[in-house]
Amino acid sequence: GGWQADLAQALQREELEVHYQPKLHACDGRLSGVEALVRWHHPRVGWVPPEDLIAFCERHRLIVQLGRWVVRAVCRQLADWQRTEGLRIAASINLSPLQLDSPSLADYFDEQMREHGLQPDQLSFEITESWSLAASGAADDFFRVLRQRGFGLSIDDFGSGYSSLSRLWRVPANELKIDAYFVQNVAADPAVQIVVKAAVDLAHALGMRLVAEGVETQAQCEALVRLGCDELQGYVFSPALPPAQLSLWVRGRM
Ligand code: G
Ligand code: G
Ligand code: MN
Ligand code: NA
Repeated sequence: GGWQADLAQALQREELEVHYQPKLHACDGRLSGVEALVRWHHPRVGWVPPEDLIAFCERHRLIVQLGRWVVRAVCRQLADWQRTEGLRIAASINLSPLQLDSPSLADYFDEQMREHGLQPDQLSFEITESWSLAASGAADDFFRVLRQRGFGLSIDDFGSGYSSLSRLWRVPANELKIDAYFVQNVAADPAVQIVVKAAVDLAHALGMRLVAEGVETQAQCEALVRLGCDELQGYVFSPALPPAQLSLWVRGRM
């Protein structure tokens, strides 16, 4: 504790950072994109646990402001990688359901993309399974607008909540991220392999890519590739990195 009282001011002064975790194509290990993850180094407390930071923002109505700042910071970074390093990178950004209280959110995304000279296929948004599947008409409209404007939409933490398969096909997502729980157990547990294979088939039947996150070992990689996962993300490749380290990592693999 001790950082909460300083957050509003830190947001205003743009003292937060965004780190980027690589996501790879399973077939050849090429970079498919990066997940943007917010980080805050408090001058006295040190690194603030991201879950606590997000939960605090949600409780104290700071999440709309944080969310807008993250989008702007990510757009600025993508433009910078493109302009100064010739790297065209796609990023995904996590969204909280409470950000929907802000009616002009999709317009803000458009505006930021235009301002930074980016194409909408360079940005996608991750929504959690429980949110996407319990969603309201307003959320459905928002998801549709995002896709119509060319942004990606990803269902995060799939398999961790109470999902209704009868609703899944209505969410216009192009990506399904299976929860790290399955990934952790996929190498050793045949029942988990059956579930992962079913998730792959479901994703593909609905026209989505299946991404496995939280991949930590080579044995998990091999099992996931064999089961048909399209993309992989996890500590076995890299944790989330500050921007300069991310571009070094990308160059090191080119
Ligand atoms: O890297 P990890 O510890 O960063 O993330 C912790 C949690 O915080 C995850 O559930 C992740 O989705 C969430 N998170 C990280 N960055 C953001 C963000 O910019 N916005 C929202 N809404 N959630 C985020
Ligand atoms: O909720 P969401 O899936 O957005 O959160 C992603 C979280 O998982 C972040 O906190 C991120 O730092 C973390 N993460 C990323 N790769 C790994 C990994 O290989 N193992 C573990 N345990 N966590 C990971
Ligand atoms: Mn995520
Ligand atoms: Na996730």
